[in-house]
Amino acid sequence: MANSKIKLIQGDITEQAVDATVNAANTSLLGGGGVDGAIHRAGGKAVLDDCIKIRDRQGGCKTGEAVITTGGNLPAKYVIHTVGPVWNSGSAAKAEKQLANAYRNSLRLAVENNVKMIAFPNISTGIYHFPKDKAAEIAIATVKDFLAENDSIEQVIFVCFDNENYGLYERLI
Ligand code: AR6
Repeated sequence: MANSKIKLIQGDITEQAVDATVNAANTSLLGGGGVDGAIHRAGGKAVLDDCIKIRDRQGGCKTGEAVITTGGNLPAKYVIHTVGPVWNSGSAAKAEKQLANAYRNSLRLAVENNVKMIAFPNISTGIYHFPKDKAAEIAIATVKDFLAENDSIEQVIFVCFDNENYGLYERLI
């Protein structure tokens, strides 16, 4: 059941027409490189303006937590910005928990906002250097567990950018 709601594609997450696109942001919420840079470039000023408002209100976003903004010029209605852990910044067990929290809290926020289709990038596996195999296992297990307990989300799309992640997800899903 949960598995049939999971889709895997290789490509650019900014091109996905979904209700919500998840961004692998940083705690400042002010943009950066990687997928964060791509989402802010494609989403435009409206996305950044919402991020600045959230930052002014609550001082950014902690690791493992998530916030929601408009999708701006993206084909997605919303962007859910979450912050994955930086690998090697503390204990591995803590980072693994934080990565699972990033997926879980993004999904919770999606449900609260009536999101039916959500696209995830491979959080923390770029600039933050989380090992890709471990990250893929955590992402898939966390999403499956969530879908098993909550039936309001209809589709979760894992958007892999690089070949290595795509191959890992293909094997695990
Ligand atoms: N579509 C889908 N996936 C992408 C795209 C894209 N357009 N571009 C890159 N990826 P990263 P992190 C993949 O580094 O490791 C930023 O500066 C990429 O191949 O974007 O969580 C933030 O501001 C990789 O698999 O995010 C933070 O400071 C995955 O997205 C920091 O990077 C995540 O790589 C966050 O680092």
